[in-house]
Amino acid sequence: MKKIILLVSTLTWAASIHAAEHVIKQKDKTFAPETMKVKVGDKIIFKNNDGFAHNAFSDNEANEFDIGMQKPGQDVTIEMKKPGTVEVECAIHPNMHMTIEVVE
Ligand SMILES: [Cu+2]
Repeated sequence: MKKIILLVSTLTWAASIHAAEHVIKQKDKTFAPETMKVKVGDKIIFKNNDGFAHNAFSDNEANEFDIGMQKPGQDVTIEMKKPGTVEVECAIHPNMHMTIEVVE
């Protein structure tokens, strides 16, 4: 079922801007998945599934961003604009860490 939904949403995106969406969950003070490979132009959706605030940021030159204070249940979407390795951390929970590989 999940695959069908993913396929439909991917086709919808492909028809318009050729970009895909990828979900990263924040649950139990952990980013899931811990690693992800995406293409330039793809969108990343951070979903806070915990009952408290999170954050996600990267100071890597390839795709620098900071989503700020992310409330419980809130989704935040960002775009990967350049190729490279993006190390993502949470400013509130220093143990939260994951990596996104962005390719052309
Ligand atoms: Cu956090």
